[in-house]
Amino acid sequence: MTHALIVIDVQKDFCPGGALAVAQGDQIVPGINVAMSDFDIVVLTQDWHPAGHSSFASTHGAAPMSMMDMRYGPQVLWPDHCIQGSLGAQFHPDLTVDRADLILRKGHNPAIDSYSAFFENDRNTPTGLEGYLRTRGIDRITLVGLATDFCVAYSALDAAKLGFDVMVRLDLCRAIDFDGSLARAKADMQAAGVVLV
Ligand code: VGL
Ligand code: ZN
Repeated sequence: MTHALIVIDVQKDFCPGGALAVAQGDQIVPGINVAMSDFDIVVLTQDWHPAGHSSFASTHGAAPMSMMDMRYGPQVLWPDHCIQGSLGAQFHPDLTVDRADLILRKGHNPAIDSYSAFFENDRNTPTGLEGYLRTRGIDRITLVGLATDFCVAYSALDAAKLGFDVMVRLDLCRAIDFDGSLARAKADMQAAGVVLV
């Protein structure tokens, strides 16, 4: 089995002090760096939104963390975060980025958010990651990063649906946990056959 580590969105804006800070988001960085040596391939994802992105509350004059119905379904409206080229979009400075085989940017489509590393939030527009992993012979994926209940969970669910063997290292993830989202994400992942460790 060829095994890839996918490190989701370990960026400054998702760490304490960032625009969409995940509690203790920075604490997982040393463990992720250590884990990298156990994998054949390491992929880093980077949330990478244009200014005025449709997932930003400010774009709609709405309150952050309110909900909006998009053409593709309900969407949480977030504070502005991970704007292309901004400081907040940079990886956490201690993350070992040099080890990465691939850095995949997502969320660049102004009209559609992209939690998953595989598909945008319409659950239909591919990012190209599936093709990359398959052509490199990957059949097994371990996911770590931020946030457990959004980008990690959506990526894990899509990976399982695509037929990969999927594991999530919960000790190397941290959650936003908004409105029961963490419990829901864990239940959904388990139901989809994702191994949570
Ligand atoms: C994420 C909300 C908005 C994440 C990204 O990385 O989990 N969450 N954009
Ligand atoms: Zn985002």
